[in-house]
Amino acid sequence: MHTFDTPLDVEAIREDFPILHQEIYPGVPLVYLDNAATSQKPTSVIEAMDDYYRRYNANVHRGVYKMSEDATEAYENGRKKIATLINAASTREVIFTRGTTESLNLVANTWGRVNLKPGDVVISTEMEHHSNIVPWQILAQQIGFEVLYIPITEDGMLDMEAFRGLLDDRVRLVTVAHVSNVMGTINPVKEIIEAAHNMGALVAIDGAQSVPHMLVDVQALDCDFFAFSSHKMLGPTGVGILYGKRTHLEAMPPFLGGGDMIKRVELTGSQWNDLPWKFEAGTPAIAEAIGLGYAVDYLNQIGIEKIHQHEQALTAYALERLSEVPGVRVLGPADPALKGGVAAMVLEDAHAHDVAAILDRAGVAVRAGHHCAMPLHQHYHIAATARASFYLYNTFDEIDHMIEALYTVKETFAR
Ligand code: C6P
Repeated sequence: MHTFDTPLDVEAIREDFPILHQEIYPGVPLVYLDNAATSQKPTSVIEAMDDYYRRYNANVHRGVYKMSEDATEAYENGRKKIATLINAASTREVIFTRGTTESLNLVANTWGRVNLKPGDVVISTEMEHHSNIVPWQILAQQIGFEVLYIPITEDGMLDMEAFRGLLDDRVRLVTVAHVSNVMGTINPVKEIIEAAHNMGALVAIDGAQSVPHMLVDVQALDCDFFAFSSHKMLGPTGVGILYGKRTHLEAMPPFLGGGDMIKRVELTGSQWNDLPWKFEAGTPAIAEAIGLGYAVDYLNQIGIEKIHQHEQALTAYALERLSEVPGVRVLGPADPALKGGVAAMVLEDAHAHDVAAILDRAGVAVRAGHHCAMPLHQHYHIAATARASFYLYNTFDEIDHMIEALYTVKETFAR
């Protein structure tokens, strides 16, 4: 008999997420295990956005009337909550974007465009999401610098010895995922940042899969840039964050041009706005930034460290149960302490899409495919994985349910 050790009152938490209480097919309750793709939203977030549209929908930073002032205050409050969450030195270092993808593209197209030249090197990794590979490849084609990749070991860790071999005085930037969205590997970013800084290179961290699940302190890490998305941390889609050290952001040219990012415009030229608005052209995602602030409140109220402990307990249980199912392989570190709440599975006899389709009939939502990490899958010579990913509202029973459904997959393909 298993003892389930979790610091969270999961049943109480589940009450805050209306979407979880439904039958996805008649008599089949939803088991949502696709949290790495996007998380569900608590009532407080949904209601905060609803309240904005019902009571004070107005543009921000523009009107002098009460409703616009209220909207501006609520929008900027979202920023303050993010700055506190990641321990940024100032709200000026917190830029709202549309998501991690846009945050990383912003760094490439502003910092990268002025700082990289032919002969330079940007180091990424083989386990990156495409959004931390492709922007660098596009820019490299235009400028002529080189993109090199830290290889991964068989057990899904970064090969740190190889990384040290790649680091030389041509390297201008190291850009790496904090947590892999496929294997869950928690990368040693502090060590990477120290080593890169010692060689005079900057470091950008893709925190899409870390901020929602563990405490992140950008000042303690000493990273130069840090990108993440609201929708994976209980907030809405359409808003994300780029943290950047103020000195870098001050020196960088703007990303998009338009309203709000300027102080003064003349036909012969323009003067940019102060940080962070210099990087926020056009009407931003106002309701979304407000909703994100409520998501941060919710995470803080539960406690991010407790959420992390809960997910590690779920992952340990999932890995143990999966090891009992013949013909199932899970990518990444075998030790749950080294990984976030992700289990990307390869089944001997069934394609990942068939696995996901059969799991779906049992109400279990997992993602199948390459998860926007094709180079990682190429490394392991597999086309696709079926990925289960956990969050604060998932239960041990749900993992049992997934395991039962995996036996159905095996029976189906044994025939
Ligand atoms: N990964 C997944 O199912 P956006 O789409 O911009 O919010 O986030 C992009 C992104 C960047 N880095 C990492 C590590 C990510 O996991 C993601 C999003 C989702 O794994 C959708 S592909």
